[in-house]
Amino acid sequence: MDRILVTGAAGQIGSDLVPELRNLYGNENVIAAGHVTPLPEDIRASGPSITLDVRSYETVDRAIKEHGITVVYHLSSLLSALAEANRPLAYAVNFTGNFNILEASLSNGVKRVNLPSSIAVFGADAPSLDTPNDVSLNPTSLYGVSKVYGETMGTYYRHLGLDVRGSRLPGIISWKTEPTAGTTDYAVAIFYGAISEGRYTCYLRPDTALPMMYMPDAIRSLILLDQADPTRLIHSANFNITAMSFTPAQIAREIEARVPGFQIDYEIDPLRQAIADSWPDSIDDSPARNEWDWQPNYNMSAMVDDMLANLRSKLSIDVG
Ligand code: VAH
Repeated sequence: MDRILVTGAAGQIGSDLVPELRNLYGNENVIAAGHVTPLPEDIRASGPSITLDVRSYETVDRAIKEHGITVVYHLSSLLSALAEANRPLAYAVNFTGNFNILEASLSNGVKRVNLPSSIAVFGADAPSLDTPNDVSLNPTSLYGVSKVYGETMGTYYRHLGLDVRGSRLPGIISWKTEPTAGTTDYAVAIFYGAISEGRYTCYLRPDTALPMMYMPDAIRSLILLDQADPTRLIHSANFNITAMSFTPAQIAREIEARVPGFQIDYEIDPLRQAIADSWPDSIDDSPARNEWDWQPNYNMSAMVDDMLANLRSKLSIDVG
């Protein structure tokens, strides 16, 4: 049975990925690793959990050796807005951390490293609609540069014999753990605002379209790519994937149809607006669909229904 290390296990994706992997591989075979944010209680209670600072090669190497790791999901990362606010920390985590994971995985014979990338790799020079998988990557955020670095290093380590895979995740919407300082976070915060206050002030312009995905699809995509037949993969650490694209105005209308009286207003954050403007409105994910059968299950309407239902019980507030 594989022994799986998940870094960033306290984060928005990690906190949903660990329980799913433990269901599939057995609790004891999935080691949840966090660093600054404490790991959620359900994760600490259900299986092995460690503190891991990916900025230190020695601690990464020791964790892989001590736990007999065969597969890694490397999720530790500063997201786009936080990376702009703290470039030294973003470099140490997003660049040095990536290197440490790849080098320690190679030197310890790890079978596969899943290294999620992001739509943040694209710059304003890429086509904004149905952005193809294979275009020039000129990101204008440090986070985006770190994801291009991750893709390029992943491809290099594949040449050294390490099986590295990754998808360019869009904005991810979930109800379990709130994201930390990303540009697409509005698409989560708007639901908390709708349920708690019946209103939300958005930091992006109403017409800012971005690719998005509901968390259950994101988790399934990560596991599907890890388990994909390697002989079918033409791409490796750089698959476009998406499920939907929408603007703040569009998601607000969907919510208002279910939460009568919900109101949105706008106070633009220039930093996150500039980042969002450099990203695609929508992307073409046909390589992922052709090479490993990617197919989303949730569209915007289904996601809104599920988000409101789960947040209502999480916040124990009944609305609508
Ligand atoms: C962010 N949620 O906003 C992340 C992600 C594509 C968006 O990279 O920074």
